[in-house]
Amino acid sequence: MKMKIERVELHQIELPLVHPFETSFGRESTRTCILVAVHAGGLTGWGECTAEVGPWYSYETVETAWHVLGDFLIPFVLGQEITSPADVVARFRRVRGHPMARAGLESGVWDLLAQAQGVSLAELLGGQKACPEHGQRDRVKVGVSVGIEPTLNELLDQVAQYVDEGYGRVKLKIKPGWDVDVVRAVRERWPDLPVQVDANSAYTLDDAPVLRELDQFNLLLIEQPLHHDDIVDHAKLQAQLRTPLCLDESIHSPEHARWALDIAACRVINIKVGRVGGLTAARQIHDLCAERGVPVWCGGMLETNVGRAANVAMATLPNFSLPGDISASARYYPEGKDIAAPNFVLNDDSTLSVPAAPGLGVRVVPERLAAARLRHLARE
Ligand code: SMG
Ligand code: MG
Repeated sequence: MKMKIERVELHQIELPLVHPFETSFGRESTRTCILVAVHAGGLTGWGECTAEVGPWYSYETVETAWHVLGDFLIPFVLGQEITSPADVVARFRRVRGHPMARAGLESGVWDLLAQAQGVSLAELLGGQKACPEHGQRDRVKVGVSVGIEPTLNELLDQVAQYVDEGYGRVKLKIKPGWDVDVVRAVRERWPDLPVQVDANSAYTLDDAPVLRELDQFNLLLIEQPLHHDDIVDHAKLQAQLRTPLCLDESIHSPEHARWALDIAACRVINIKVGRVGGLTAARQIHDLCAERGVPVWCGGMLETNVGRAANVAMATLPNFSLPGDISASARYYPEGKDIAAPNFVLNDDSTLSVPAAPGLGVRVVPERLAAARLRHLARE
């Protein structure tokens, strides 16, 4: 089916977080992102660009993504006839870097095409029905990512709250000085809880002795301990650890994933649609890891229900075998604030249900979008 892209809108929005989120690079109490609306044939596809206000997690920011989308990516697709997301990926090939900007528009096109074909995004991706050994994936396994807290007691209270809510896997953010003792305290209180840690690049190879101490806690994985663009030092570190290393920040594309696996820099990959440039690239990384026997899981960027719905759809692919950082909507935003509905609710088996409706399966609520919006651009 051919669709002509008639109009593309950018909405920069800001939402309050229910609880501040702190990582090794800073503390946030609100989240700003760009939502991309792609209009064609009477339908609107939605994508979320996960670039943040500052260049902390990634070099991309809301400003750079606004510029790259408005001045390059949108003009490349406006007025064009497309039949598949591959047409959009091909038009973006000239652009170096800026994966989050590309992913915002590309994932909107996936939603648009799924709606046009009357299938869910999970189905269009080939996920939901592709899992013979687990049956059809109408639920995906999820966990919760717990930020750094002012005190250990506050951290333990947070973890206790999430465990009580039914999260079956917890990720702890770590940094030098907030690592071994914190993990030990969580392990002592919850001996059997699946736990993993994420350093967001806060260590160097000189810290290998501290990271080796984490081997005693039976962690699922240690995520991105070293430099945000490194694979070489991670390979050296992995050789010294029993615990699997998982790369997040260092994997920007399917090529980066292959390079990392070729040199044994990690044993697990965190796939984020934004960081790798879209759902097409995310699926390629998934497929590569499946061929190599490397498990993957879906990372999170505190998405609204638009990005969360795309993450849930992607996590139906069969090699997403570890729980994702795709928590219930209520973990992120106050009731009635998220710009899309319905909310994702945690099932009692620590899963989220996969929407069956065409496309993302969530609707953007115009009043909520208007209330959260800081800036708007329309191109036709
Ligand atoms: O969406 O639940 C979520 C957050 C998951 O910890 C999370 N993301 O490095 O994996 C990561 C961080 C990056 C987000 S910092 C805003
Ligand atoms: Mg991470």
